[in-house]
This record gives sequence, structure tokens and C-alpha cells, in this order.
Amino acid sequence: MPTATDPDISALLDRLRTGDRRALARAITLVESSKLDDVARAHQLLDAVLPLTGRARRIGISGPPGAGKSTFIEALGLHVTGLGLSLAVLAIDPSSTRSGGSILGDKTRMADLAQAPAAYIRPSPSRGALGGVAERTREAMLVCEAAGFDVVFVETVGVGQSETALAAMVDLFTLILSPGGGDELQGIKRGIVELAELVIVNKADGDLLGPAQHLAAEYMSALSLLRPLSPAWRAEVALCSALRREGIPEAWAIMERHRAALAATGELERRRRAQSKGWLWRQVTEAVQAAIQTDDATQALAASLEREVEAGTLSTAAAAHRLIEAFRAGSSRARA
Ligand SMILES: Nc1nc2c(ncn2[C@@H]2O[C@H](COP(=O)(O)OP(=O)(O)OP(=O)(O)O)[C@@H](O)[C@H]2O)c(=O)[nH]1
Ligand SMILES: [Mg+2]
Repeated sequence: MPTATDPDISALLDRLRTGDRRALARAITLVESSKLDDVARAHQLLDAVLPLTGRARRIGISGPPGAGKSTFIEALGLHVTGLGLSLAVLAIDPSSTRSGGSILGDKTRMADLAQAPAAYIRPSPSRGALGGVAERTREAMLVCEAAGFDVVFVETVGVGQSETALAAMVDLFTLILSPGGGDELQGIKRGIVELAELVIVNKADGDLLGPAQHLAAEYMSALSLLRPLSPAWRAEVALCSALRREGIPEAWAIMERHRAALAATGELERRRRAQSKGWLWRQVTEAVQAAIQTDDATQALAASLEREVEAGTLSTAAAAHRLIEAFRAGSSRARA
């Protein structure tokens, strides 16, 4: 039985486990907080939450702006809750400037899903630092699992490196595309396509049906050339119309088949373990970088090294080495 020493956290955890929505919202706010007072409490909560996680299906949904991610999530979400499963929807939102794309805006747009009692849609934080946001989203996902959700969808808009962070936290990375995005194999970097174990070509309706079929065929042949991420699963391509809610049960069936295939071979467990290890080092890297960047003693040196590197008078390797050495010397002086 998980415990926390802070009585507030322990009470919060008890309420969270019963599925109390207000406790869930509070718990997520706590893990998203960067206030110094909250961080230690958030860590206590996360430690206590950890043994309660692992049961949910973790599904990532990414794709270029306007591909229909939100419409798809609403349609799939209604299907999933209709099957009697509970669903949490979270988003990695790397850009606070992006208009109209945030889940906060979506909450009003996913009107039907927002009404479903078994669905929980969490407005995403709009912070600057990409890594920080993704880190918080992963922790929010774990909190949702502890609250008993059967399925968690994590969405990100496919414009930057947030897809890599998304793929590193989910069991299945799904890419949503739509026809008419200009040249096909559209602006999606190869590295991102390589992460996808399911490609959904949306908007397969009306005049777009033909182009959608064409795009799907192109992706099928492109994906057949890539080495699968796991021997347990070859990437699949499916068509749907999120708007007409067609092809949605079929998409869900593929997701369930994917889960079964990964679970049967032990790949699911292996993947999650490797992801946890990856996040450990990701968080260490970020914390060390933040410590160096905010250290008074090294700030002046950092600024001058940055200038030299910019000017091309010093290699980045030498500059990084000098900065780390100066930081280490400073912290060992502080310990003495
Ligand atoms: N024809 C057609 N249009 C669709 C379909 N799904 C979504 N759309 C439309 O495409 C537009 C974008 O849909 P969204 O669901 O907001 O797309 P998104 O990928 O979430 O967009 P961002 O969050 O801004 O990146 C809207 O005008 C939708 O009505 C579909 O299946 N068929
Ligand atoms: Mg959207």
C-alpha cells in the first residue's frame, strides 16, 4: 500500500484512488508546479502513485496542425467510453503562442466528449521549456493511471521535437495525417514517421476520399521499407473520417491488437522499463543544465564561453568541458 509522509499528500492520494476528479485536478496541478515548496510534495505524491500505475493503455497521438487530431480524439474517445472504458486526455503543448490548438480550446470543441462522465480532459500547461512540459505531462499521465483510468491519450502537435518526447512516454505512437497538406509525405520528418506504429489517414470522406486513399498507399509503401521498432509489430496504416465518425472502431481494434501483440511478447513491459530509464537521464540532464545555468559563480564564464563559441574561436567541446569543470570546482568549494 503506497504511503506518503505528508498528511496532506496522503489524504490527496486516498481521494485520488477513489477517482475523485477534484483530487485528480489538484494532484496534476501539484506535479505541474515549479514552485520550490511544491516540488518535494510532488515527488512524494509521485513515489506513492508509482505502484498504482501500469494498468492503463498509453496512447500517443500526433500529427501536423489541422490533420484532425482533436476531432479524431473526440470520436475515438466516445467510442472508447462507449465500450465502458474510462479515458483521460492530456496534451504536450510546447507552444503557448500556437493559436486554437491547445486542449483548453479543445475542451470546448470536444463538446460531446467533455460531456461523457467516463472522460477527463485536462487543459495543458503552456510553458516555454519543451522538456519541462513533456516531463510534467508524463507525470500527469501516471497520476491519471493511479486514479484508475483505463486509457490515456496524450496529444501533441507535430511541429517540433515534442513527438520524440511523446513517443518516449506511450505504448503506441500514432500519427494522424490528412490529404491536401500540399506535397505528400508532407513536412513530416522521417525520424517522426519512424516512431509511428500506427498511421491514421483522416478525412477519408467526400472529395478527400481519393486523395486519402492515395496518401495511405504512399505511407504503406514507405513504412514497409522501415525496420520495425519491435519484432512484435509492423506499422499499420488505416483510413478514417473522424468528422463522420467512420473507421473509428476499426482504429481502436488496431490499437487493442497492438497492445495484445506487445504484451504477449513481453515487449510492453520492456518498453516501459526502458522508457523509465530514459526519463531518469532526461531529467538528470535537464536538472544539471538548469543548475549550471542558474549558478551565480559560473554565469559570467558561461556568457563569455557562449560568445567565444558563437564567434568560432573556441570549440563547443572545450567550452562545455571548461564550464562543467568550473561548476564542479564551485560545488566542491561549497561542500568544503
Ligand atoms: N472532411 C473532414 N474534415 C475533418 C475531419 N476531421 C477533422 N476535420 C476538419 O479539419 C479541421 C481541423 O480539425 P482539428 O480536429 O481541429 O485538427 P487538429 O489536428 O486537432 O488541429 P490543431 O490542434 O490545430 O493542430 C477542422 O475544420 C475539422 O472540422 C474529417 O474526418 N473529415
Ligand atoms: Mg487540436
